[in-house]
Amino acid sequence: MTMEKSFNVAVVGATGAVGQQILKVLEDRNFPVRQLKPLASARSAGKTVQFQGKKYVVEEATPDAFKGVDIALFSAGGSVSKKLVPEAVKRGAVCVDNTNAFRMEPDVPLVVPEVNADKIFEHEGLIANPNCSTIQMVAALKPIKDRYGINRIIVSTYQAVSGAGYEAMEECLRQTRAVLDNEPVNPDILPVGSLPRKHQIAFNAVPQIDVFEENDFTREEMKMVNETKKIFDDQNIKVSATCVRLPVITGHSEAVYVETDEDFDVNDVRNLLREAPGIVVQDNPAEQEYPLATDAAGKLDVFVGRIRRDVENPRGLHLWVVSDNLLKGAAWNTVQIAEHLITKM
Ligand code: NAP
Ligand code: 12T
Repeated sequence: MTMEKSFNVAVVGATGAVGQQILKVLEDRNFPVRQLKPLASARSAGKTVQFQGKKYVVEEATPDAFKGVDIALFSAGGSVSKKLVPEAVKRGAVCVDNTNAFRMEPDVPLVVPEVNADKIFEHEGLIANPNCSTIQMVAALKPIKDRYGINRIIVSTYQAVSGAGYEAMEECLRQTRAVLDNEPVNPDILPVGSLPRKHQIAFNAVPQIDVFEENDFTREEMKMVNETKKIFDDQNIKVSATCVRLPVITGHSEAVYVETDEDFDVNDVRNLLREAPGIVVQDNPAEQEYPLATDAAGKLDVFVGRIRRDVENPRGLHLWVVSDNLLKGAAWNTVQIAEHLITKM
């Protein structure tokens, strides 16, 4: 971005897996940062982070840290957002929040720019960034929904450990080495750090992301259900999800099945997706070409392939959707929202 104006930007959770990617995306996109304020817990105060080739000292995130901040990007967990977003707003900052804290509040826009950028400017100081798994799915389905209508979505996810933070990434690598060395794996973080029971992630597939809700779906699964309805502004669309953690470091993959309202031609779907912003089609079975997490890692786009009509249902469409969960799933979507915001600041 090239702009005359520049902005004081706070990154809350700057030392974390998402926060580090936010710093990188701000830098890569040439976001007009006047002054960067990296914030984290008291544990990190005094440490430094790198931005544009310079070192910045991390400060503790406190209410007064937001004095003079124009834009605050939050990725330090829901409880930090619940406490500090109102303080930042009170001090005049516009916040983009990556956590689950405010996503379903009726007055808070929940935005994936390719789908509902128009909602950004309805904010009252806060815009919520959806869950990573939801973002890449709705970005891929938006053109299909607009053209054919969608009445039902059934999705299974294959999610990377980096979605659960640095400690989960390290745990996956440590356990992998332990298995290869015939050592005990000692599960410590996954599936959910705050729950007492832990499971091995190395060489495994764990059907639990986030805590269980009363209906026996996990919270991650219910985020996909509820957030999809809100982002598409369609309470009638039926969504159900099974979310699974794999020993993949970066890149969420999703098997998405949709039932359309109108008949479709599969080649038209492919072309529609080819023209869609932020979407890259990789779909050539003859050449064994399809999206892979290893190719998507480090890229901003959402990759779609394995596009095919269901064998039994003529209005059933299958897709394989892959994206970097820390980029489009978190840091890039957040910075993209901020890029829209500053066009009117
Ligand atoms: P992470 O690697 O564990 O990093 C956590 C970050 O939060 C660190 O910078 C940490 O600072 C900071 N933090 C922790 N407690 C804090 C406190 N009391 N006050 C201020 N800062 C505090 O986790 P992550 O993967 O980056 O995720 C961070 C949060 O982002 C998650 O909890 C989640 O809410 C959200 N997230 C959203 C998506 C999405 O789907 N859009 C994806 C991933 C994560 P220290 O270094 O000082 O501990
Ligand atoms: N538990 O932003 O564990 O609601 O992968 C994102 C990712 C919560 C969120 C994960 C999580 C969120 C995870």
